[in-house]
Amino acid sequence: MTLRIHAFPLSPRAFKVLAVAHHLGIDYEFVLCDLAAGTQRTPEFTRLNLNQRMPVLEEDGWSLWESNAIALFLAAKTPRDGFLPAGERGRADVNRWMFWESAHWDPACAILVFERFVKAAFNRGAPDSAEIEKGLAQFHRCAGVLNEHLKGREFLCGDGLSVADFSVGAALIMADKAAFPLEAYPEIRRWYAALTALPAWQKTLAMSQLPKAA
Ligand SMILES: N[C@@H](CCC(=O)N[C@@H](CS)C(=O)NCC(=O)O)C(=O)O
Repeated sequence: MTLRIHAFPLSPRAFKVLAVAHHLGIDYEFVLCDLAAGTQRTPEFTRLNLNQRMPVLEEDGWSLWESNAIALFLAAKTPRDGFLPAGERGRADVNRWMFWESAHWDPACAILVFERFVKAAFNRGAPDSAEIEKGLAQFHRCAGVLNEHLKGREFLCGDGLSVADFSVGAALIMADKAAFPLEAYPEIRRWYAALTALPAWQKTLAMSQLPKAA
């Protein structure tokens, strides 16, 4: 059974999936989806994901897109120490934070990443100050919730690491590049430091580079 992950490693959405695979020791074949070169718009890639977005997981002719769906699939494949809790409430808690990530946290962070990093890195024009203001307002609203929730908890869903930590933590790989305002959020910084200490996090960070020009 061949499992492939199509990804552009610099993206936090790709990072999320790759880091979960590394943490769980899942064997996979990495396939570069070079967003700068337009791989996502090729007919071959479009057959895997009609949205023309990465990451995509491919397994024996079946494909799965949406980074949180992929992360959950990998976690379900490799049960390990509450990483994907079996109980109803534990599972609901993980789902809650992953839905929150998708609906609120990822979009907030993505505005700042696009305006402050992607535009400069990919010649997409000057930052738009109105968009940055909007991104900052959304970021602070979400970061306040996350910081408060993490008080008295080692990880998002209690004292055990779960797939939700990978989902929500992945956006923070762009914290420096997109100047996320984290000064007022000590709990987030403490929690994120614990994530970055994981060997899987370090291994994935080492891949999070722009692809070398062909
Ligand atoms: N909600 C999706 C978002 C995926 C997504 O937007 N990926 C972006 C890069 S981070 C992409 O592939 N964009 C291609 C394009 O805009 O052409 C997920 O979490 O997988």
